[in-house]
Amino acid sequence: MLQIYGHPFSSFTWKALIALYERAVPFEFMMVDPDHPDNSAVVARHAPTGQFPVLVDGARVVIESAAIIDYLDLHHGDAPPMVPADPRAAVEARQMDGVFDDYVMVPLQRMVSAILHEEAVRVPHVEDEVQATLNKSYAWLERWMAARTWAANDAFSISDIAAAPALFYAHWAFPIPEAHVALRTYRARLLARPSIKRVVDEARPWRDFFPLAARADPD
Ligand SMILES: N[C@@H](CCC(=O)N[C@@H](CS)C(=O)NCC(=O)O)C(=O)O
Repeated sequence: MLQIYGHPFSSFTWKALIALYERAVPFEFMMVDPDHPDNSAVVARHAPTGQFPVLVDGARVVIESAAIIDYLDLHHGDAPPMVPADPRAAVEARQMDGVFDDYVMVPLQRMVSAILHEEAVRVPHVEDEVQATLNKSYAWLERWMAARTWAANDAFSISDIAAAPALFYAHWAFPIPEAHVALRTYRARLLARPSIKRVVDEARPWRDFFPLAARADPD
């Protein structure tokens, strides 16, 4: 059976899980944590810097959340693909997957990584820099989402899969301003979707792991 290596609290693992749930694909979850060193070893062997998720499908291994979503579309499940079949529509879907990963999730990860360092070696001003980046991203996304239901084209896609963990976690520590009504409404729409509600609920036992100051209710 298909295996996914990851952690229920990991944002990029959520991307793979949401695609699996959207497309009703059966799989075995392989927990990556200190209690499962064999699973961590698999991830260390297959990912360049030991990052997850990692998908193992028999002899086939796929790394990178977006590539895993592509792979699932091609080989597993019979629901509509998460990357639109029309390559012209796929351009916008991949664009927004990149926007949420690179300009929301990655800056937040930078903050998480700074916090996890000892106080003495923390990079100064990281929080201000991350806040400044997110302010720009939130403002851009507010304009982008003003007349949209989903982040790309007219249907739920890989873009919304990327948006879910990015906006869920970023808002927790760096709240989306109340004036950004379209973005906040979109975030609420994402959290109401069953596949996303499921990953949020499955991650609840690990909420104390969130290392940043919680400044907003995550849901
Ligand atoms: N570009 C990768 C990012 C994966 C990533 O950053 N994963 C995090 C978990 S959310 C991770 O593995 N962190 C542990 C580490 O970096 O050692 C993807 O899309 O899958």
